[in-house]
Amino acid sequence: MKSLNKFLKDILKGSKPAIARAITIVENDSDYTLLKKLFRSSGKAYYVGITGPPGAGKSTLVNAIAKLLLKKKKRIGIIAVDPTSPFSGGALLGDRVRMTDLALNKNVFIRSMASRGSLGGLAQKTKDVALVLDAAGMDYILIETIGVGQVELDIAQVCDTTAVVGAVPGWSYPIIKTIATTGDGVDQVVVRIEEHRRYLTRSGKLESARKERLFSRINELIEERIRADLHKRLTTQPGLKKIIDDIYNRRRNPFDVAEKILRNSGFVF
Ligand SMILES: Nc1nc2c(ncn2[C@@H]2O[C@H](COP(=O)(O)OP(=O)(O)OP(=O)(O)O)[C@@H](O)[C@H]2O)c(=O)[nH]1
Ligand SMILES: [Mg+2]
Repeated sequence: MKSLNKFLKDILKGSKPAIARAITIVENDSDYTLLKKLFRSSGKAYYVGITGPPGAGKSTLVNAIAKLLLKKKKRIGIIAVDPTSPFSGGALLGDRVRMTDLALNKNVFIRSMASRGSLGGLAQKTKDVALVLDAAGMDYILIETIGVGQVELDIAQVCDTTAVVGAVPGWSYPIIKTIATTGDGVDQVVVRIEEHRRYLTRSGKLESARKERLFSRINELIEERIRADLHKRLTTQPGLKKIIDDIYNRRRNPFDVAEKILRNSGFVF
C-alpha cells in the first residue's frame, strides 16, 4: 500500500506529524499492523524512567535532562504518564505547559498519556508508544510516571535505567551508618524506624498506603492466576529459543508470535 509506505517513511524520518499520528493509532487501536512494521527499525533508543511520588520534581528533572541531552545533539522522546491513583483521584496536569519550550525543539517529541484508571493496559500502551519513538530515531526515550503503588506502570520493567526521584515533604530520608555484625548504629536504625512509623500514622499516610496495598493485592491475585497459565503456555512453547533469536534479529516480531501462541492456546481474540 503506497500511502502506508509513505506514512512509514515519514515516521522513520522522524516527522513530528507522522509520529503523532502513529502514536494516536497505537494508543487507540488493538491492531498491531503498524507496530509490526516499525519493530524492525526499533531497538536503538535508550530508555530512561523517571519515577517518584507526586510533586517530587520528576517533570523538572526530565526537562533538565532533556535540555542537557539536546546539547549533546541527541534526539529525545518524552512520554509523560499522567499520574492517577485509585485513592488520590484524577490526573495531575500541567506537565505539558511546563515543557512547552522543549516541545518546540525539532529534536524533541513529547507525548502525554492519560492512564484513565486503566490497570494492566497502560504499561503495554507505554511500551507501544515508546516503540514508535524508538523507530522514529530517538536516541533517548524519557518516561515520567508516578511511582507509589504497584498498580501503576512498573517503569523499571520498561526502561534500561530508572531514576527514583525522592523529595517527600515532611520526611527526609536518613542515612545511617551501621555495622550489622557488631551491632554498631543499629539502635539508631530502630529509633528512625519508630520515628517514621509515628510520622506515617500522624499524617494518615500509613492508612492510605495500606489501603492502596490491599487494592493492589486484589489486582495481583486476579493477574497471578491469568499470568501463571499464560506463562506456562509460553515457556513450554516448542522452539522458544529460536523464536527469541529470530525476534532479536528482527526476522520476526513479538506481536505475531504472541498472537500465534494465543491462537494455538485457544485464547482467540
Ligand atoms: N527547590 C526545588 N524545587 C524543585 C526541584 N525540582 C522541582 N522543584 C519544584 O517542585 C514542584 C513540582 O515539580 P514537578 O517537576 O512538577 O514535579 P513532578 O514530580 O513532575 O509532579 P507530578 O507530575 O505532578 O507528580 C515545582 O514547583 C518545581 O519547580 C528541586 O530540585 N528543588
Ligand atoms: Mg510531572
